Amino acid sequence: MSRTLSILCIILPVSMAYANGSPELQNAPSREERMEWWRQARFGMFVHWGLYSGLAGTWEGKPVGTRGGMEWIQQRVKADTDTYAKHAVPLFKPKADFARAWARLAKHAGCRYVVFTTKHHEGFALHDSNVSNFDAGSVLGRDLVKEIVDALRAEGLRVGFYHSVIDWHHDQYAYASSQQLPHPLHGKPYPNGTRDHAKYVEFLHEQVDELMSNYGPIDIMWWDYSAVDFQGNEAWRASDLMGAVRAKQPNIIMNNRLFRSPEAGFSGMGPAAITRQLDPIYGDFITPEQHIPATGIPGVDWETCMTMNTTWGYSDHDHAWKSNETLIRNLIDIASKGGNYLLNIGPTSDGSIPKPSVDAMHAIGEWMRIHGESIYATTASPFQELPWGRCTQKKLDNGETRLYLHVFDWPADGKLLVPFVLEGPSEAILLTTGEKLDLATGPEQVTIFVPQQAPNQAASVIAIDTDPMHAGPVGNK
Ligand code: H79
Repeated sequence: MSRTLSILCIILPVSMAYANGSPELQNAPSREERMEWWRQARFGMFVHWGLYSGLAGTWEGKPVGTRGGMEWIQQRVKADTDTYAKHAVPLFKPKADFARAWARLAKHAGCRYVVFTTKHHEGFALHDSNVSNFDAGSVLGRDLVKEIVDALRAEGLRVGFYHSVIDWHHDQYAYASSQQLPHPLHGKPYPNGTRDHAKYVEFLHEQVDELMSNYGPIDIMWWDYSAVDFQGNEAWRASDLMGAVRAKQPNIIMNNRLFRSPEAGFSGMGPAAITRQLDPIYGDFITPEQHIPATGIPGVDWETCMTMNTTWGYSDHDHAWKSNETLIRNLIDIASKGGNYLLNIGPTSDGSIPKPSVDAMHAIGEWMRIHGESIYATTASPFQELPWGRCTQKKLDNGETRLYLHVFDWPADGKLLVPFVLEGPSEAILLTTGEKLDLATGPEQVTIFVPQQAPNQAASVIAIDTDPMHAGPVGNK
């Protein structure tokens, strides 16, 4: 390329991008385009894996607890980073090819994407970083991020990076700037006298740049997390960070956790403190943690992340596993409210997935193989409430709407009542078995005649096609 031409090629796109006052790159996909696959996916797998996985909830031979996030073990025992590393690094022993089992399990369960920890609060990076010695490259001579990304891509899964902006390792991270963000040394003076937080932020940006540059297209950046008293541009130069990510990954979507303000979807501290709004300059979706919002949130994309027991990072001591039925019903409940379900696994030190998690993912996969069309690419229920279960819906190519009735409480008298007006002929199919069901229409409700026994204990699904011109829910405001 000629010199003048190559200079023009560099200058023109940049100046064009800024011409309308927006830092968005020219020809960058719109938010609607970027969100499309994610809105259809509905179900993803979360993975928490790091040095804490090797500690497994035990410190100096004693269980730290049976409940709660053991990825926080360093903070729970108030260990400085050298003490923590001395205990934890020798225990972290990833086996060869561990990532393939993760990817296969996610695929088998019906997940369409996987978000995994590239760095949790402990500060240990799973990639091979040029700007840190506290990373898999330095400690193990491996790039675990590359291994995981390659395995996920091989299964056709979308890839998300969870990246903690909180850092309990970096020697310039100014933990005293926040009363609300946790740190193992919280309340104690800095061991190194003073800290220059701008240097930490520089490091954060550099590591994120490595992650955005060296692993091909990345679909999701899942930041974690900010406090009311320390957030956004002050804490992380967040707008610059998001701009730099988008410049390298124009299709990426990001959550809202670089911020903590009402416009960014937060009403305060605490995992349940969410508002029902999100200005896209702060992120593409909001992230209720460990809970499902009571209703849908029109106009706001959201994803509930949840553990299968009570910890994100592996613990030997947490046996409080949710039942398969609960997990399947959570997925349905979330889809019926228009959200996504990001369900966590916490592999052990060598990358093996705990058996209860494998079994649960298989159970969900079995259900999804029969009923997946009632989850993927559906939208929120048209009903405010249904006494026996949940509903999702999907627009069909012929203009009709297909309703999916998810029955949790099977009617003892063989009659499922749906508060719905339906004119003209229609038929109901019990997806669970493939059989056709008779129905009777009335002025206030449709009665569907169902078999005596529930064909699926977690949820049986009935599909019914309706012409929106002649049909609609009764009783909604
Ligand atoms: O990465 C996971 C958590 O470590 C992180 N976000 C998810 C995705 C997270 N950050 N903050 N919180 C969760 C909320 C704080 C929860 C706490 Fe606790 C309850 C902190 C102390 C008690 C959970 C239980 C963590 C330690 C024990």
